[in-house]
Amino acid sequence: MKSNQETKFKNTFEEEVYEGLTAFPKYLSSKYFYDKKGDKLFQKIMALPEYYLTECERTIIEENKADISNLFSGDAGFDLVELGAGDGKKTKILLQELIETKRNFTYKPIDISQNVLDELEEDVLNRWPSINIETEQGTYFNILKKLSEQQKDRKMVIVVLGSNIGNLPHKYAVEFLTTIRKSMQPEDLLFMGFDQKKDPQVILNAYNDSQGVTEEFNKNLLSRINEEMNANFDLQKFNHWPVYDPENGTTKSYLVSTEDQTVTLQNLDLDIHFSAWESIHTEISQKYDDVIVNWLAQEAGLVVEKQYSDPKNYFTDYIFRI
Ligand code: AVJ
Repeated sequence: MKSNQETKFKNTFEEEVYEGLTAFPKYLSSKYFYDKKGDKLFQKIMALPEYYLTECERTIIEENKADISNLFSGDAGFDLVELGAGDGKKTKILLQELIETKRNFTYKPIDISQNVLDELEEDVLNRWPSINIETEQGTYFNILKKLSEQQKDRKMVIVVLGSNIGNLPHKYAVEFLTTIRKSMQPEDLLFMGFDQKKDPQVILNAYNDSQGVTEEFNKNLLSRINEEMNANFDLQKFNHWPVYDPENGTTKSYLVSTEDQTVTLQNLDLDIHFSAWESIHTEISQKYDDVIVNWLAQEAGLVVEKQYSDPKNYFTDYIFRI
């Protein structure tokens, strides 16, 4: 039997917003950043001078593409499964290399946003009309479940770029890696990007850019709630506030209420009170080093086979096997 509380929610977004805003301290999940506007804002973030992650990983892939392509390729060809493909900007460097060297592979980009997948597929087919591409819309969890149930006839390479894993606290990162490992066979590979610990100021700037794009991205969560739950958050009455703790490598982003205020979420029949300077925690962006990555891998039953870094050692892509 469902309780009244459960039945009043239209979807998990509503339910999680209710949970997070009635909790103390308040929180919201960063997975809800990515609606159509959020997708666009994140693409803008990736082009910011302060957001070094994208350029570092692009350099890594560019400089090691021949080596990476060789590792990826199997005798009977392979499936290149990309989780959270986005606009595929960095992946296209690899695709170019794989096509130039005449490898037998199918590109399987997966993303939560159908919108993003449609654009990616069109672009990829324009560049390489004869490429094998099969897009799939879904959450990481559902897709991985499906992958592990599938009968596999050839090598699979799973790619997760951009330090996307960083949104997960270690406990959930281990679960995520464990789920991936369960879908892997001995010849399969996991290629995953991890943003590294570095000068705290460099990290802080990446999440507090001078143009205010990250601020807009963070506040887009409140805009979405306004639109989708008939709420009246005044975005001007919240400050974007990221902090980086060099001890545990965790960047946490907050929205801080600048005054005592009450916000109404009509569709949830809910009034939320904010004291002056009360916070909503909205995102974590975890930073790593080799010790932490090897520990996560070990917990998940994976081993690091190889790794690539940029010249400044800001970012590392690791190749894992079961
Ligand atoms: C997509 C999770 C890798 O945490 O760096 C960028 C998202 N948030 N700026 C990150 C994000 C604020 C990004 N990831």
